Amino acid sequence: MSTKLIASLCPYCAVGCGLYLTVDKGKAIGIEYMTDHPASEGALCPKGNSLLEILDHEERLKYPMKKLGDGFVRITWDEALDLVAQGLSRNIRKHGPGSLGFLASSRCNNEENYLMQKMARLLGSPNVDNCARLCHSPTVVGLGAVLGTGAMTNNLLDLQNAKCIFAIGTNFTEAHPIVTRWAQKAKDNGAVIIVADPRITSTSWMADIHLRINPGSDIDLLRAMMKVIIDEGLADDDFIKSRTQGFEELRDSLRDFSLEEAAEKTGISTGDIIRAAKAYAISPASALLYSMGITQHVCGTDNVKSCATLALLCGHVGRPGAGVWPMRGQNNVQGNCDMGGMPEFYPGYKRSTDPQTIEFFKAGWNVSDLPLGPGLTSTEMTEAALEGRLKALYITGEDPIVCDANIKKTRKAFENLDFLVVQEIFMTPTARMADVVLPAAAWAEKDGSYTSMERRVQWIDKAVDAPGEAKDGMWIVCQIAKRLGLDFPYQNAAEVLSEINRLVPQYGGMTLERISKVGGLRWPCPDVQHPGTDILHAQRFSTPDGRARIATVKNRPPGEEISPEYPILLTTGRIVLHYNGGSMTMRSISLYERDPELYVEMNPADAARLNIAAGDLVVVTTRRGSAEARARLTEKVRPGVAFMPFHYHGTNIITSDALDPVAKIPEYKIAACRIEARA
Ligand SMILES: Nc1nc2c(c(=O)[nH]1)N[C@H]1C(S)=C(S)[C@@H](COP(=O)(O)OP(=O)(O)OC[C@H]3O[C@@H](n4cnc5c(=O)[nH]c(N)nc54)[C@H](O)[C@@H]3O)O[C@H]1N2
Ligand SMILES: Nc1nc2c(c(=O)[nH]1)N[C@H]1C(S)=C(S)[C@@H](COP(=O)(O)OP(=O)(O)OC[C@H]3O[C@@H](n4cnc5c(=O)[nH]c(N)nc54)[C@H](O)[C@@H]3O)O[C@H]1N2
Ligand code: SF4
Ligand SMILES: [Mo]
Repeated sequence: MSTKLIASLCPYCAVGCGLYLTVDKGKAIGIEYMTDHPASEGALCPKGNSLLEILDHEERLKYPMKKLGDGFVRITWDEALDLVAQGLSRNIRKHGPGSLGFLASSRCNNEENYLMQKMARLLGSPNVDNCARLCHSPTVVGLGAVLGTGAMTNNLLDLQNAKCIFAIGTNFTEAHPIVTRWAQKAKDNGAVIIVADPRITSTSWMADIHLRINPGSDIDLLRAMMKVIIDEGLADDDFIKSRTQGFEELRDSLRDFSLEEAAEKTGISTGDIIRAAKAYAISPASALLYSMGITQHVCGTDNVKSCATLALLCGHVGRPGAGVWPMRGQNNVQGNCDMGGMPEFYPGYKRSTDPQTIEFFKAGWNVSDLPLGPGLTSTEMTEAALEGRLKALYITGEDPIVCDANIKKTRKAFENLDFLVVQEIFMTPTARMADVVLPAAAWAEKDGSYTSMERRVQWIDKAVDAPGEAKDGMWIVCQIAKRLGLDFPYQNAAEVLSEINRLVPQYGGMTLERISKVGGLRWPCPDVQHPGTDILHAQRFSTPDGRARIATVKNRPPGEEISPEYPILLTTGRIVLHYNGGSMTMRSISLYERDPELYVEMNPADAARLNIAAGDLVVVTTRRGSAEARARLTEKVRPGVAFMPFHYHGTNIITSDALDPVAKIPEYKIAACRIEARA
């Protein structure tokens, strides 16, 4: 038989599900389930199951192109690479390397991202970021500050050992469907499930206690739970004493805080707050899962710190079934951050502002100079482009013209650039703005490793050829780097992995052979004898003195509040069938057909008042603009709250770009809007 089975991974979310591609004459013709995969046990959600629909989709980018007038013309790779090198070097000469920005792709593998940030920094630019900015940047800094490491503490399989699951601001049944499997096992074993979400979701259907929180009031809820736990003597005093610092300040700050005040702000009764606090505290192992409902706020970093602090108070860290679980987003967003694709960190979370980091990488990369950080975050790059300080931007596998908040501003910023290059697998709205478009190989068309949300690093081999002249991202970056005079001698991804093994301590023992096995290895894995790490912080936290830092924070009001002109609170998020900017799922016919157009969920009471019927086209307007959507009337949202998925291209015209002051993440989860029937 000529067909081969090649081990691969799902290219969508950070659960990192494994699968086999059936390959015949260089083409993927089917999927086989990988039943021995440790996180997914062969299961795939609808997106994973339909991935062949996009792999050789006819609209895949096949040739390099340059802008000509309003359109594009096909060019050779030589011309494309020369143009990119010239576009970057021209701006370095005229405006200095700080005028260059780079977006590394969390859809791309570790080796590509490692090279991308290395190229940026060797060119002298500290400005490299990735979509974690819009996602879990508050986790990287906030969880990093409290526990010493901004990553998921436990592993997915271990969720079944939890006796209580507190899911706050995560709709994992839609966003990380395969996690449901492990949560359900825990529930079957008697775990209490608490969900804090303003909406009724398929995740809240699993809940014993659903806390229907007012958007943006999570710190009040968490502090109220902390107060109950301390006042009722349910805190783990031994753990607090031996493994943390900062408890007294927190306790003092809660003295004058009343549950009634919290109930008023959160919209949750004091009775439910007490029930939830007790259930979380007294269970022998409680897992706290959180995601965008926590991070995408102007208080995102403080939200994260509060989640981690609640876990510390009860000693629910460092043990099976417990822990703090940031539900990471993209298939390789964890890896991209690990590889230093952020302005705050060089690879391995070495602070970019620390001169020792610079010395370490000068020696490691054998260069005489490197930029001290912090560079610009992606949200700051937009501002800098608007102000004319950022001149050239190199984007790999991101679609900010769909996914940024307040995209009219992003569009204006990109129009103001001297040079924009986009490396993509499809012609996205972002790619359409580029001076040069570089066609890239997709995940199954190249070798490399991916790090899932549970710190699991998995290598996959190239299974099929890329379409047309599309090329592996690492080849592209090496060619450009060479044209800019950099020493990028890498022949293949395995050589890049060896350098990662040498310079990123958490990946020290992650050799090609070891991470090629089904399920790979979980970091930290410092040497080749090390078996990898299932549970972080078992003995000590990764802070300098080994103690976690209990955080004392106060709630801050959202970036904008409702007003007579904008009386409804709009929140945005995900649905199971579509994925982020939709470049892939909107082209995946089985997914697209089932949910083809933008809608807004609103409460029937609001709709009746506004004379809107189910299925009507409505206009949703915020201070930034308007978007048209189809009205869906549902009790899933309370009166005064509306929800829109952001996968369709109207939603982010109206979202708010108010930023968290530390992590610089926009407040996607709160905008004041009005909804009107379309005239
Ligand atoms: N199908 C699908 N899966 C995906 C993605 C996708 O686009 N589609 N994207 C991936 C990515 S990049 C990410 S980051 C993850 C994100 O995964 P999630 O964070 O689970 O997804 P969201 O729907 O953005 O938000 C989660 C929930 O937060 C709630 N929420 C909103 N405001 C608040 C609030 O103020 N407080 C609380 N407690 N909750 C609130 C929302 O109602 C929503 O149900 O999903 C990943 N997986
Ligand atoms: N309103 C609202 N907006 C949001 C959010 C929200 O909750 N609400 N969530 C935010 C979050 S959490 C995130 S992470 C961002 C996501 O923002 P983005 O990262 O911009 O979203 P994606 O659509 O995943 O973009 C990835 C792109 O990579 C391309 N791609 C896929 N594979 C490859 C490859 O191998 N090589 C290359 N070169 N390209 C590839 C895809 O075609 C796609 O266009 O959106 C944010 N925007
Ligand atoms: S859960 Fe995530 S990784 Fe698994 S099949 Fe679905 S999209 Fe892919
Ligand atoms: Mo994300």
